[in-house]
Amino acid sequence: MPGVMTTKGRVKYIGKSVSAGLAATTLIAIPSCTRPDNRPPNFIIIFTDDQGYNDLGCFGGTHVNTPNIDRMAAEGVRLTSFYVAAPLSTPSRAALMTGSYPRRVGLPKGSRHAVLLSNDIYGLNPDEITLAEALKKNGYATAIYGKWHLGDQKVFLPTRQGFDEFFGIPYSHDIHPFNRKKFIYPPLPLYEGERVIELEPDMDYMTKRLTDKAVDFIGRHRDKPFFLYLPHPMPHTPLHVSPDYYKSVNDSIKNKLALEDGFVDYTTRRLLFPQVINEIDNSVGEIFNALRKYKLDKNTMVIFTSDNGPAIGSAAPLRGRKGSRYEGGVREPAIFWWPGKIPSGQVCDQMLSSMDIYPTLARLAGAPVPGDRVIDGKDIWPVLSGEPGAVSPHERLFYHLGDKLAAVRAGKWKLHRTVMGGEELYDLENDISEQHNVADDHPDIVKKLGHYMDDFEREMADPSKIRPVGNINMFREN
Ligand SMILES: [Ca+2]
Repeated sequence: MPGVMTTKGRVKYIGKSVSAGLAATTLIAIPSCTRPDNRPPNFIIIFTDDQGYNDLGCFGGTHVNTPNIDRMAAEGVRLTSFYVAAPLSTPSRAALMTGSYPRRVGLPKGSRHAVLLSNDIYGLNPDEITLAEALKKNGYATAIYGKWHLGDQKVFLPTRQGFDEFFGIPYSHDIHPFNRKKFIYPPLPLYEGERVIELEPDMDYMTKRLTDKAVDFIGRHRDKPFFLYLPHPMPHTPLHVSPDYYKSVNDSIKNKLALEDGFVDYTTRRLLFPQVINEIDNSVGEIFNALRKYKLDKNTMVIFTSDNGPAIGSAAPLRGRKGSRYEGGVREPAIFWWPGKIPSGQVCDQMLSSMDIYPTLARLAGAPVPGDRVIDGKDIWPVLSGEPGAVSPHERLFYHLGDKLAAVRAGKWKLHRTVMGGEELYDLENDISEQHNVADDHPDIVKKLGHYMDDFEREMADPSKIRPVGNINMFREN
């Protein structure tokens, strides 16, 4: 039965004093003791789609203009070794929502494709206890505005996984009739709750509509704890911006896009990338304005990151992009912000994971983490809050391509096992771009990390350690 408070990953901090800015007490197993008042903090997760490691000014990108997010980084902590659990949307989101590896929850891929498609028989199993459910049980108001991508059948919708409100699309917006690739898709639905309110919504206005919903939600819930999940469909292809941002697009691009008639010019739309990122940045600014307006900025943690590496943007200096086993596929630009609790202007290179968000937020909220199942994520609050000497709780993190284990990182070392049976070893501290395979120079490291991979494979083959995917056939009456 869920609801058992696990102390795993926390007990090691018992007895240590809490860093400056927190109540002067110790982190025993009562999470609420970290708060100066009785109100748990609000949480906002801004989760963009296919944004690369280099696609923010504060991560070195000169092709984008992101003053609001850069300010967020200056006021918070910038994480430079923050990993999502998969280089594609569906499995990455499954990990964020469950704090578990995608294979652990049976969703490393869709039933027909690498991600879920429309009318997929798969979805995140309703038996999973999502982050939203954990927080909701503890009195939080919850909302998702944006792209879900964990199942489009009714039983898999976010409203069935702990979200009070859903406004957005069930999967990527290129899954629509204009995409003339290998599948035929129905019109893209826009949901409000469990109701389809539009078909083929005008994606030019999507970022703006989601932002307006987010600002409205913050205002409506200023007097109670909330969890706002904002998974922007942008900058996933095809790119769209609202008219205010389209103004700065150059005329040759505008002239080409003026010819779109019953089709989407994916190629030309790629050139809207700077404007799309700028509109997302402005959205972040509007959310901070709302937090300040309602005086919630001292009691709200805001997280900004993306679901996987770039399809259009840049992961420089990392090797690989969306879908890749290399760092560019899964190492994401990440910023955590909470004035007075997270030290400002910090850069942290500890190896951390999007799976850690669940147990960390649950702990801060005083919400139970399911104790009847394996949660791979760890409580990283000691690292985020700058506790002296705090280090990553992860000795190792695994990389996947679909349901195939592709690599492992432990400390500065990363071992790949390729489909052809080859092994590549990289020293990420000195070779972040994974250019120099040093496997032959370090057979002991190769052996040690190889054992980690073998152990993980054994675990994934143990039915008691993994959970089944949601399958619509479970819910059909015979
Ligand atoms: Ca994605």
